[in-house]
Amino acid sequence: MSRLVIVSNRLPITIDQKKGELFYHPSAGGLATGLNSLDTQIEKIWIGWAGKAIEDETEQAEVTADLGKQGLIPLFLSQEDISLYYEGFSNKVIWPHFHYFSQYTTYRDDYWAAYQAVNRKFADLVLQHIQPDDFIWVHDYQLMLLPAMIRAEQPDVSIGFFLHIPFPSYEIFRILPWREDILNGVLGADQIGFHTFDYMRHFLSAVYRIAGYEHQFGKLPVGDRLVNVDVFPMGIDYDKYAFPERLADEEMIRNRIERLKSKGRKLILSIDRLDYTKGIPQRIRAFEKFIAEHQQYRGKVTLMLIVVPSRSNVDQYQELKDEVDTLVGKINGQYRTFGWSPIQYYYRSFPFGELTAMYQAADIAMITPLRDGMNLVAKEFVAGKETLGQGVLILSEMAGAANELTDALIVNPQDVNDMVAALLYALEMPEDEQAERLGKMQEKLQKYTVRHWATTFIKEQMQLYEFKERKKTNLLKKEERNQLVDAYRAAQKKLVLLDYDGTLMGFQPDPSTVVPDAELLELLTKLKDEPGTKLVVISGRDRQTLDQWLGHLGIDMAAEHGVWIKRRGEWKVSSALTNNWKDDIRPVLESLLERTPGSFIEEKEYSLAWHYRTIDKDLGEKRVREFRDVLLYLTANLDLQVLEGNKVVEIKNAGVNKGKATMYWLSKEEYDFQLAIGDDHTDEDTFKALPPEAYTIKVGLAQTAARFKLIGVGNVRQLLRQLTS
Ligand code: GDG
Repeated sequence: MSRLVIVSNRLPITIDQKKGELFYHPSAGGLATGLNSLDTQIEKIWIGWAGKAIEDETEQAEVTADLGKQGLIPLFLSQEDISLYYEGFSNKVIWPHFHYFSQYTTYRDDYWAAYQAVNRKFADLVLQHIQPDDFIWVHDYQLMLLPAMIRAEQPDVSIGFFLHIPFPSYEIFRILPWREDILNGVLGADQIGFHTFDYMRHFLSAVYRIAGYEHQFGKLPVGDRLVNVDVFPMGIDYDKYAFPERLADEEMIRNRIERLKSKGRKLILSIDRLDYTKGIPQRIRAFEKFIAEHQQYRGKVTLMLIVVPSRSNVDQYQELKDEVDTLVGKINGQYRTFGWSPIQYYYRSFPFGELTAMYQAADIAMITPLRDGMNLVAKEFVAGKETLGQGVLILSEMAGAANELTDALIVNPQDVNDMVAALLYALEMPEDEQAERLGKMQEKLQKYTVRHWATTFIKEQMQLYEFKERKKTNLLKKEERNQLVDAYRAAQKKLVLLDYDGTLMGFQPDPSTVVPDAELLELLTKLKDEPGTKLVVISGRDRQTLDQWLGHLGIDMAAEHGVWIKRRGEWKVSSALTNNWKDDIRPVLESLLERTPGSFIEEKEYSLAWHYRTIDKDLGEKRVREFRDVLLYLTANLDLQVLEGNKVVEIKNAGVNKGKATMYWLSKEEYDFQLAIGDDHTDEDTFKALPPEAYTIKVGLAQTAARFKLIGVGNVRQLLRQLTS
């Protein structure tokens, strides 16, 4: 039976020690709630740090035994691990950097070493406990190397990863010296989830630019695997906040609400952990400006400022605390009157009952982080208004939640005037507008709960595992591969047509460096020596390069997409071709080049090509679009064709293509088995020229005339190896 194995930095408990005895308190965070509400059919285990440095081995054994009964498996970290991996790399590198506070990013190798080592510890513990058919779900920024570490030892196990914080734009991400390792770590997962599409888009862009993997509709071919990248916005346990009296003392909640409302003032609520990402000083300043500018509200509004202590070992958090204290002191000092303090400031956390009483009592919640992955407080406040139906949410556009809570008053947290205007608008909003806005948001939150979030993530991960995706994209399945190999073995005369770049070899920024490696040469040698096999490499490259790299194998080849044909050791031009048109076309490509530094022109005997592999893909595609019409116009009367390949545009004689080259070999001999493999547009002609029963295989996931697909070069080589073994 498969199980769900959750891995997160912290286990959902806190451990207390009183008089030598251990006490365990469950901590009901969003994640724990979501997972608890998941289908009970599947067994769940949870692996994470116990939250406390326990060094004594007997005590560790005791904790492990106690927690094991609840399906929790603790990892023990030393004080040093905690300070370098958790407070160090996690909270002084990734946290600030991913929230666009790169001025706080600390570049220290010892933090990085500890991050790697602790991720390794997690991996070892996970590997001790998992079975091959388990579903593993790794959480958050503390464990970004873990998916690849698990994958290395358990290549077929299903791994999901969810990032709870933003993924920054490539321009920010690229600054990190450890960027590539971090990406490759996460890419060990089969499914990678984010709160919003923006984070997903930033991630895919970083993956493309740094690791070179290009996605199609969120599916990333990584080596021989297909990784699913998707958006899963996290919700809340709606009923918990809508009907808190079901969980907490109802009378206490009622008393608390009455007390909060007793002064008859409008209450503006602000709740966050003490964190520079939350925009607390900016919010206080906006409130100050509001009471300075709108005297009529003095004595009539109160800002309830709840700041929950957090990460007090990190310098910036202490500085922030001082800043908040000073600001509050200054404003209260300046505006306080007899019986009114503008800001009621609490630096502590509150039990659930009191928290929900505040949600209910507040007229306005002002939640204006400078950056926030999602922000659950905003959602909880809206749910908390279920019964009363009155209240206004002012929400930062920089919070992930702003994508869903579009009926809030959305503000830019750095724009103090925008925030002041929103406060005024909120205070004066008619009740029916309040109810309408809340109603719309509540409807969404009720539907997209944390349970929905966890279920969707896991369901999608399970579907991936069931190879549904493979069926959809006609990836060559194992049985089909075996059939192909059997057919090959059974046949007498076999034609094997292989494209070179993107099929036998991966792409490089500089095409001249894609020299065949020893493994490939050995594979091709074996294949050509297989009895009854005619092996042909059919490429867009010029014949000199092909000869230099593969000539010694003595195989047949087609160069320049079939302009040149090499059979029985001799090159021939396929038909009467001209190249006097080059002088007309070259200037167009030269002006393309001038407009696009970094691209380059390749001149072959009978064709001209413009390559944009080394520049930004979007820019290259824009240029192609701009120049396509000019080229088509110029080539129309010249009996030429414009071919768009993988990051290259090629102009050559019409009527020459890989399909024609394929026909050439088909006309020379009869074959009872045909196999063709290729990765780009130009290989489509090969596929189309072959009879329908031929084995045609496209490398990559794009639309194709081929019968099957393979993800990458690795799979192609695996297939060829099977043919020759
Ligand atoms: C990270 C991301 C993302 C707060 N004060 C009290 C209290 N809380 C509870 C709230 C809420 C939770 O803490 C805070 O969650 P947030 O989402 O607002 O923020 P982070 O802690 O920064 O969480 C964030 C989240 O992960 C999930 O993916 O949304 O963007 O930064 O549930 O209710 N609970 C109690 N007393 C308090 O004083 N009992």
